[in-house]
Amino acid sequence: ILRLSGLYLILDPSVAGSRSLTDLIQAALDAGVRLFQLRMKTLETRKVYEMAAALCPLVQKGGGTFIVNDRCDVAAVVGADGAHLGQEDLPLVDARAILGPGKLIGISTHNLAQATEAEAGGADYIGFGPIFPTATKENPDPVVGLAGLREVRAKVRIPIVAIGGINAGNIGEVKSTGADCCAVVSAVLSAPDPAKAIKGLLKAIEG
Ligand code: TZP
Ligand code: MG
Repeated sequence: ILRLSGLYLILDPSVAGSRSLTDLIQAALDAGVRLFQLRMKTLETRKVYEMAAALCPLVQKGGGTFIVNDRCDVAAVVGADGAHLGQEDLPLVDARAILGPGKLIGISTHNLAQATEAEAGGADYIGFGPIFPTATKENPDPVVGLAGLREVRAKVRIPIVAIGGINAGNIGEVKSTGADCCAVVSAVLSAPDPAKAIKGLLKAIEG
């Protein structure tokens, strides 16, 4: 059974730039990260498929869980562990029909109503945010803050993955709200030394 805890690393080639996602995955696995999501918002289906097909076995062989953002079809054909869907993607019930009961489905939520709806609909976890301002997402929803996170934590039993503007300086506070897991993009992918950034985040989560 999956333990949704610790750091959830989102692999977005548009943020990683020239950094190799393969190297990032290896460094993250070595440091103890077990949750990975491939996020490719603007590329053609074939490119998303090729990247997912290449990275999924790497993550899984290292003992990690591999989740595909937005695309149930790609998640299914590459044998990913699940898909992560936003409010504008396929409805949860249809995604479940495609992926089956054994796969993880995470739903991005931005307020309490969305969070409780996702839980009632059988989501395996929710993403909740943005906790802090973020430059990574285009047209982000309004910042929910730590107060918003605490409110959702009090009402939702499934795992909560906090997201949005999380870095080594604030991840301790995020964790202390009772979030199960913290998702990051730029704190690792834009860091001068991603391996060092991962270690710093893990240390701050645990400490
Ligand atoms: N959803 C809410 S905020 C966000 C997503 C995908 C982006 C998070 O990126 P960063 O760089 O960790 O703020
Ligand atoms: Mg989406």
